[in-house]
Amino acid sequence: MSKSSIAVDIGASSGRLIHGYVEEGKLKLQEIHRFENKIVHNGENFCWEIDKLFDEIKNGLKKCHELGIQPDSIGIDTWAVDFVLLDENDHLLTDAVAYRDPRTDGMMEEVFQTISKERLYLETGIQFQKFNTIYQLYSIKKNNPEILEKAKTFLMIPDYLNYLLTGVKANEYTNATSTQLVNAFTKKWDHQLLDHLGINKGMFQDIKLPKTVLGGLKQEIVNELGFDLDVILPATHDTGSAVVSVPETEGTIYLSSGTWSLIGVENHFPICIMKALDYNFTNEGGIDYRYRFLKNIMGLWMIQEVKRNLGDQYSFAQLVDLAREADGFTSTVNVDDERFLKPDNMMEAIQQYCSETSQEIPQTAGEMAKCIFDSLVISYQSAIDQIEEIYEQNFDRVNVIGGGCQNELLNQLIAEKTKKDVYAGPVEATAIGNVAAQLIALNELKDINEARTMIKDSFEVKKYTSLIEER
Ligand code: LFR
Repeated sequence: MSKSSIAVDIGASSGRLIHGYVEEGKLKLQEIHRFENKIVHNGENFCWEIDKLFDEIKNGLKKCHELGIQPDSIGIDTWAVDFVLLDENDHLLTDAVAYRDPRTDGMMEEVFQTISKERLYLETGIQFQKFNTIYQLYSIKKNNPEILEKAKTFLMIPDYLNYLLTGVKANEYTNATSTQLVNAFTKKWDHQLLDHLGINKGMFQDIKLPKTVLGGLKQEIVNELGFDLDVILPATHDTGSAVVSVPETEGTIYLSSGTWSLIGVENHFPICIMKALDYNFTNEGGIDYRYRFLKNIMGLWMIQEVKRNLGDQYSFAQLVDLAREADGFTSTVNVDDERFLKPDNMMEAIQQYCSETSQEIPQTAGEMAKCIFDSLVISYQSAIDQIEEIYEQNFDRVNVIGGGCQNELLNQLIAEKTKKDVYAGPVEATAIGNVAAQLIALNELKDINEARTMIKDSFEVKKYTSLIEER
């Protein structure tokens, strides 16, 4: 009987528990539990409902038990950069504040007064996003110093969920790199940087790598669930797990498509050069010390918000159909404009942008969707140009992975714009990468190469080519 693992994959709008195992040489997935995730306002900040997320993980494990499934391990991945701080009694010092909270407004510029942008980039290789952990911590230091004084433990969201399950405190490597506080070369917390910022380095935990077995469940959780299993670290940064699922990385630009669009290439070394800084590319840590050289693009968040603004009267598939019908609508926005990070109303923000730039203002749902998809594709193309310039090389293929690769219109638009072959799949990239890391740790799979070969044989990948070129 082969070993099996549960991937807990929590994104900005939902979380899932997926059972993964090898059967007849193929990787199989079975969804066990799905739950909602959302940002709530606690009167002061926008936050994640962290206790609820933990309860849902336990609910999913209880469902496993009811279904007679006995996984050997569980691994958790979530979005990056967010964290909690614990006091000396291991109690939460604040809610889990979400990265879209405006507490970091202006913080990046303040940090640059202490440490130059160039030095930060040369040491960490991490992109400049105002929501990075470094700026979140700096905002606490500035506005709530008493919290930082009491803080004894820093855990990122998956680290904290792991701690609740096992009682073991550790910071997982791939997610830790997203803080902009890990040195890209030593792969450890950058103590000099922390000293410079006046942030207590003692609260950071040992950095543990993907595939590490953290340990079994705490006794009280075993009692509650009725069984034990190992907690294993996947790449706990969701994008890190997703990239594990790119079947062929050679000559490929991947595009992990979800709430964010993460476009880049897999590397074996960080590229901390001025051009990469200028283009704001990141070198996030990956599994086996690979680097994810990529760029964050605003992503499907924009259409998710429009869907919500429209009272959820249309499904994503319907919005895609409406976008097709709005074929003649050509206004576009710069998706990387900061106003789209957390506008009060996304539709109004888009309309305002079009008005300011003297373009036709999208009015219908279809026009909105068409504008978003066209705008995303422009941003993808520009990131691809930048990658090719930095690498001094052309890439033949774009591999779209993750939920967003089900958007056939967007895939076709990418093929038309880039004139490259576009491969779409696997859809469940993050969960697959999460399971793969666990199965390697359990010796079910040999290594990442074997995992990728199996992934290629196990999941559908569709090809799109430019129709315009072929005519
Ligand atoms: C995608 C993602 C991105 C990260 C953003 C914020 O879900 O993890 O990689 O930049 O969310 O954490």
